[in-house]
This record gives sequence, structure tokens and C-alpha cells, in this order.
Amino acid sequence: MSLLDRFERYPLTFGKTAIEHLPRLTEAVGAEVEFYAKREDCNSGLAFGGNKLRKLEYIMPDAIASGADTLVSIGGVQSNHTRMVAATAAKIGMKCVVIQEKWVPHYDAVYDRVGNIMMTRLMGADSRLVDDGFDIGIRKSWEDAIQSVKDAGGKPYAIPAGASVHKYGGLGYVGFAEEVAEQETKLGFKFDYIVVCVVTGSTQGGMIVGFAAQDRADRVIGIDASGTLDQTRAQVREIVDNAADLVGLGRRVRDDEIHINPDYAYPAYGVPSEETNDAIRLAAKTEAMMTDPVYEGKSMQGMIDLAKKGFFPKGSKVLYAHLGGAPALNGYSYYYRDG
Ligand code: 5PA
Repeated sequence: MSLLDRFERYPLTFGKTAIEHLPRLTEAVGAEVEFYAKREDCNSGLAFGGNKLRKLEYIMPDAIASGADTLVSIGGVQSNHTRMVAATAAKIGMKCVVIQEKWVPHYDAVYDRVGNIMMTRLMGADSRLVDDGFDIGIRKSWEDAIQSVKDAGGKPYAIPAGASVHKYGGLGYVGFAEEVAEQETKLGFKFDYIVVCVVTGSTQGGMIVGFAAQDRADRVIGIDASGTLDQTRAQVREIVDNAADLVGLGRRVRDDEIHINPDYAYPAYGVPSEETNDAIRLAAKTEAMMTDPVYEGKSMQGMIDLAKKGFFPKGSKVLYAHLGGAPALNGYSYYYRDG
């Protein structure tokens, strides 16, 4: 029985995602903990996939039922989320408007032409660049875009940043927790920790609710990449409460079950530190696993550093949730010109 049985799901992914052992990364870090990755980055044939599709699977039935003809969403210039909304619209046969704000103080001649935004345009989305800075909350530019679709006689369906504060935004990652439990039965062991990057909150928030049903939500280690910890924490709390209610968890998730580490978000959202870049290089060189400078590189850095510091007891099995995001690497090519 799944907590999600009574929710409709529109399939956008291939199904269960693979869990991969990372023996060479484990050895290179040398901290006597075993690393594994759950490959959410390889979850679909839609434009390179990633974590947003699990969320959108539970949102699209509502969008279709509403009679909408246009999905409207928002993110930064190299947003993975807006790429995934554009992909979903293309696959279903809807139109798509995405607002791409200047969330990142990163200056590169081709930043707004390659990677995520290029694919977003290729898939036919109307991608609108605006000057506003980083904020995970509800934005005026997004509300204006929704209005502009109405003014043109269309029927918009609004999806907030990261699909996070949408009423069904947390459901997809409740399913992740159930899937991990099922896979553990086959593997014959349990993971001691799950490491996950957090920004808009519904990936970790959904996981927390799903793992709370298994009494181990405190083993989900969120690595903040937003650099605006209080806002992200508050948004995770809100998503957890809403999702717990929706799925009928039957209790309030305690504050000590919501773990978010702020130590790796520096120097700013969307800007990698030298240590983040080193973590990206190490995962690539040992496991051919591509992580990006905005999100997954920071959670990779966090996992490696926490392991080296002894945060995970010796012998722990640590599952890295790889949420996607590699297309953004193209917007940061200068950092990696020598590998
Ligand atoms: C993103 C988000 P949450 O936003 O659900 O906390 O997930 C963080 C995250 N990893 C982690 C990758 C690859 C992500 O893309 N991306 C956002 C985007 O606009 O792409 C929502 C911010």
C-alpha cells in the first residue's frame, strides 16, 4: 500500500530509478562509509529528465482537468525546472510560458543561450528573460506572465518555482521514499542516510514525509544550495505540513526531523566555490557521474565533506539523491576548461 494510492499520476518518467554503488568515489574519499546514488537524473527520456518530473507527474492530472492550454512557470536563466515544464508541455501538447529571472550573479557570454535555456527554447516554450534577482517565493513577474496568457485569450495553469508550493508539489518525493524502501528489500540492506540538495523545498519536503512514515525522516540530510536558509527552511516546513496532511500521515512532523545543512551554499546561489568544483571533478573522474555547479555539486561537496568530518558513523551506507541538473554545466564552461 502506498500513501499515494488515491492520487492520480500522469506518467512522465520511465519508472523506478536505478540505485548505483559508487565504489571508486567511496575509495577516493576514504572515510569508511559506502556511497550509493539514486539516479533521478536518468529518470526519463524527456529532455534529460531530473527531479521535477516526479513532482509534475502528480500535478499534470490537475492541469489537464482544469482545461488549461498553457503551462506557466518560473526559474533562473539556467533553470532545470523550467526545462522540465517546457518538456512536459511539449510531450502533452500544451503551450508553455516560462519566466527566467537573473537569479545568479554569474557572467558568461553564452549563459542565456546554452544548456537548459537552449533546450527550453528548442521545445517551443516562450522563454522570457527578466531582470529580477533570486527569490524562491511567489513572484510578480510570474503573476504578470499568467495574466498575459489570459489577456491573449489562453487558459494558463500556474506552476510555482520548482513546483514546490503547488498544492501537490510534495507528493512526488513521498513516492521516492517508498521506492527506496522497496529497493532496500531487494538489496538486502537499508541506507543509513539520504543526502539531498534543497532550494525550493519540495524534493526534500516530500522525502521527509515519505520517510516519516517509515520513522526515519531525520536521516534525510538536506544540503542547502539557496544561500537563503531561513526562507528555504520555512518553505520546507510548509510543504511538509501540507503533504503530510494530504497523504494522511496522521501526525505532525517534528522540527528535529527536518535537517538542513547551510554550510555548502557559499559563495552564493548559482555560484560554485572552488570546493564545489573539486567535488564535481571528483565525482566525474571516479564514477563518470556528472554534477552541476548550482545544485548537485554542492550536495556532492556536502556529502564528501561530512563523510570526511565523521558526521556519518563508520560503516554507514549513504544514498546520494542525484536530482539532475548537468545541462547547466554548459553555462559554466570556463571553470572546467582544464577539467
Ligand atoms: C533543483 C531545483 P528543490 O527546489 O525541490 O529543493 O530541489 C533543488 C534542486 N537539484 C536540486 C537540481 C538539479 C535542481 O534543479 N531547481 C530549481 C530550478 O529552477 O531548476 C527549482 C530551483
